[in-house]
Amino acid sequence: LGEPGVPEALAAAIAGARDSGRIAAPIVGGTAAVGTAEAVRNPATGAVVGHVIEADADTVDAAVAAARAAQGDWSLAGGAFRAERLERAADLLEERDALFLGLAIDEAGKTLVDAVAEVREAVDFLRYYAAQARADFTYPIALPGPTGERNELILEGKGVFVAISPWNFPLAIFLGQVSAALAAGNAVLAKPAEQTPLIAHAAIELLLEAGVPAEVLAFLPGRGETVGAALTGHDDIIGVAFTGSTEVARAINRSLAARDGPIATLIAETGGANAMIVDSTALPEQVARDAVASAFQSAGQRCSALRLLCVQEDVAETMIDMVAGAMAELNIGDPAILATDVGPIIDAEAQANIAAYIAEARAAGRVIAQAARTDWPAGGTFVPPTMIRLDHVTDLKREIFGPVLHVATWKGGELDALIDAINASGYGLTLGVHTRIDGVAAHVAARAAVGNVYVNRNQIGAIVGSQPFGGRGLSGTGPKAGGPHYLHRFAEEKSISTDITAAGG
Ligand code: TXE
Repeated sequence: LGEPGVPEALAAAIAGARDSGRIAAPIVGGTAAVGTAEAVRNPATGAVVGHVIEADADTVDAAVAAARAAQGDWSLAGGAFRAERLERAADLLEERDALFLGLAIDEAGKTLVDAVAEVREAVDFLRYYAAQARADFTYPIALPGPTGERNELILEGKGVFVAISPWNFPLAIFLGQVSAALAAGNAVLAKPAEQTPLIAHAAIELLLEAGVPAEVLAFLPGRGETVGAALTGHDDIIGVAFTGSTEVARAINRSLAARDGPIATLIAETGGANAMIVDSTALPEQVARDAVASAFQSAGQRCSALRLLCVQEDVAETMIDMVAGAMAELNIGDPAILATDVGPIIDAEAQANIAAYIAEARAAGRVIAQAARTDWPAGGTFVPPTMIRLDHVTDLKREIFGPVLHVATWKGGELDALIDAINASGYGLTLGVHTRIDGVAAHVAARAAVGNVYVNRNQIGAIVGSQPFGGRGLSGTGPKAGGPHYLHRFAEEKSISTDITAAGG
């Protein structure tokens, strides 16, 4: 993107790949199901970008039955066989990046920069899980034991896995969950978020084209209360990989527990109430840059996004002024334009909720800064980045999934009380710390009850393989996506012990 002319070439490729005729119909056994098509809209403009057909109960049942019948062979085929197909899908995704960039922008309201990162992450997930399948799921793992005995551990797919994903990473999280479950040898029933079925549909087509057998991968778009609930309540599934809200993770837990089927695995990645601790030695420019990027990139619609800036009292005025200054530079508007920093909120309902929250804070005299460079298209659902003052860290009661940054101050000498108060929220996703004292950073990192700590840097983002991502407590179950242990949660272990003395071995 840095080279002259490249954005124009990319913009042309994206425009050429736009395809408003796409219908995200359910796919079972490689065949598209029919039904009533509903419009999918661009959150920046309200324009129709394609259509979706919700999977009905019969389609869900047929998908589960087909998956169940085919899963054993897929698992027995081995990790290398599955890895080849996932790697081929990664190649295809790179070749067709313009289509996916266009869909991420048009359907999810991603800025071009966010869309590029999203496609990159999806490719990385495919390659990372493929490599792990090859390494851990191809040959038995040799275990120690007495002479005359061979001990081995085999990893196998568990069965039929459901993948339920959110709209905010409609490609990377969707493909990440689906490819992990497939890599480990499961059959997968994939349900994308209601708002973003088109990009998910394109991703499934890609996996099928790459040679993933049609029987082990079904695409089941639809609402959470209908399709999602039918899947998680089905007796014949063995696990659910879910990313979304804490509330829905709880509902899925209840639904799994109420079944007569086998004890199911739930791998959940949920929301956060992420704080950044800033002490009086921190560099104000760095704090402003990182806080604004962390809080407002993707319009704050990231589970990792900074929600609560905790500034040491004696530097609070300077820091807050710097952050407000950086907020004033943000361009809010059409994500299809390269200069845009902050795109739309995903839909009108979410926009109304965030706007009402800000209005309440304004009435209470707590809004201390709001971005003003707003030039958004009519028909779009936008909210300007806003900074809200809190009296206490504990006043942030829930996740506000949008461009809202809260600020609270703390007194020197009360660092441990601050960390305790942040931990007490029960969420445990990301925590940032800005300080020039290494001991303070290490102290905060050791005591923080979170999954991801970021020191003196932008506190969003997770790089597959080097920053495995995921939280604890109200933020999820672990293990971390893009980390060395993730795939193993999707697998059964079988140990085989053989007497090799009789064979003369
Ligand atoms: O979530 P929802 P959204 C979190 C983020 C925020 C949420 C936003 O913090 O809280 O995701 O995504 C389906 N049975 N993360 O609004 O509403 C629904 O159809 C079965 C965390 O999409 O929970 C959709 O497909 N399924 C994160 C999915 O659940 C149901 C990264 C999520 O919907 C259902 C990104 C039901 N009863 C976002 N009800 C991380 N920690 O990694 C709904 N669904």
